[in-house]
Amino acid sequence: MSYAQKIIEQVKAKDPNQPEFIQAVTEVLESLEPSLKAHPEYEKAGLLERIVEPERTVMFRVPWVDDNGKVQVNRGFRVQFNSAIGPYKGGLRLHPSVNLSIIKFLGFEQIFKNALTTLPMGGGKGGSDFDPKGKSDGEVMRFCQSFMTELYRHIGPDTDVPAGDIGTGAREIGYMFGQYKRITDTFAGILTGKGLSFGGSLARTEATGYGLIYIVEEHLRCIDEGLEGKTIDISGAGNVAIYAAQKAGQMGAKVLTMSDSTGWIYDPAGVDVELVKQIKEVERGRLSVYPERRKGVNVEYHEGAGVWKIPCDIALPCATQNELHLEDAKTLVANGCSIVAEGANMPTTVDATQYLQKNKIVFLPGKAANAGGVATSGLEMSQNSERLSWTFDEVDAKLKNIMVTIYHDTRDAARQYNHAGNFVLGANIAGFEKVASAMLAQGVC
Ligand code: NDP
Ligand code: 2IT
Repeated sequence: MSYAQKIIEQVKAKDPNQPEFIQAVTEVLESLEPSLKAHPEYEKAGLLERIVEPERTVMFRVPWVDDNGKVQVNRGFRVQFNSAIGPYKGGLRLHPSVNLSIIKFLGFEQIFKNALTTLPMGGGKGGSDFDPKGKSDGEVMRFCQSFMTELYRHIGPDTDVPAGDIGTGAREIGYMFGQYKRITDTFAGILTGKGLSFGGSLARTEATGYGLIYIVEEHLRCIDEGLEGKTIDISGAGNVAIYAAQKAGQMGAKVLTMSDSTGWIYDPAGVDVELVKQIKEVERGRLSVYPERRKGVNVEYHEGAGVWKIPCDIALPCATQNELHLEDAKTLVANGCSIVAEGANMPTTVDATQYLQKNKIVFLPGKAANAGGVATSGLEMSQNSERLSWTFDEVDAKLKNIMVTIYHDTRDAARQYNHAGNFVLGANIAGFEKVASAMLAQGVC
């Protein structure tokens, strides 16, 4: 049994009830085989044993009082996975599905993603099973304050810098920042995705979606094509999906679909991003109202999931994990799709990924394709450190540069190990080798 397989079996035995974490570990470790073979020193130093074990896991009670005066209790998490190349960095997910397995899978992915950004950031993730949906601003504020009342002792600008993720946007980050400041009496860059008036970076809101389009654009440029005239299916209607749709539209592509957790739309004229922003960001409503408000276009709305049925050139899953299944992959291939790039973290199931790769679809995995968000968080940290703020164009240009670099580093790593075109292997190895060399240099810790 190979070194990687041995460690995968150990993780399965130790954490049998963490399916998402096992899935992420398996996908990464299996693709590292060529690198592990070329570097026997990794096994000697017990690198994989160490890298699959978070440096620290914090779980805590989050009590708060709802609008009816009733006490509610949620569970909070922060997994500080790896600090070999910088302070822990990664988002906070607020969704009822959140559990330790999901936070560990996200934290594990974050290690390699952050390494790919070229910036000095370790990997971490956190969140809670709190559901912001349907809650008043006051309830969300009381939850966020209670959450930070415990989290504050574990984070810091040089220790751990959380950010947004599903369910955590500008509103939640603002409430958490305020509570940190109040408890510690310090105004510090302890979160990213902050409001622009208190240390946030221009372009951070747009960064994940824009970065996703920039990496797709770079791939197309390398094959003498462009986004102009391409059709795109997007799933999700949150932060990542909205700004991917916006940038795709600006570059002349037509976005046909978007979805939320209740249903999906097919807009044959190209999705009206401003309308989606109004419904999802301003009104915090449902996409089901999109068709009646989209004047002059016959839009289809369907309950449940289904965006991948609509024929497209490019598919961008931007909602959540395991949302693009084998059947969807078969439909995409049959309909002539040629690129799948993951805006979400691990949205494509393992069998779907393998099917797409076997059928010569260019598959850009999340840790490369959605790294623009955390990369721009890294740029926000730099601006906070120098107490300056850069213009939108400066940040956007740096983001673009980083996405182009990630594309080439990933492609080159795959080629170096004789797996040209395998961006999953390339991203995992390029990210891993950077972290591995730092861990080796720092001794057993
Ligand atoms: P948001 O909360 O802004 O949006 C999430 C979107 O996905 C919403 O439209 C939501 O529907 C839908 N969704 C969430 N969970 C489910 C589910 N279980 N089933 C169906 N639909 C669902 O989150 P983000 O856009 O920030 O995050 C989306 C993905 O991108 C996540 O995987 C996240 O980890 C990843 N990501 C985010 C980054 C960021 O900077 N924000 C950076 C890199 C990756 P509804 O509106 O009904 O809730
Ligand atoms: O999955 C991710 O990369 C994020 N949610 C963004 C993390 C960050 O620190 O900006």
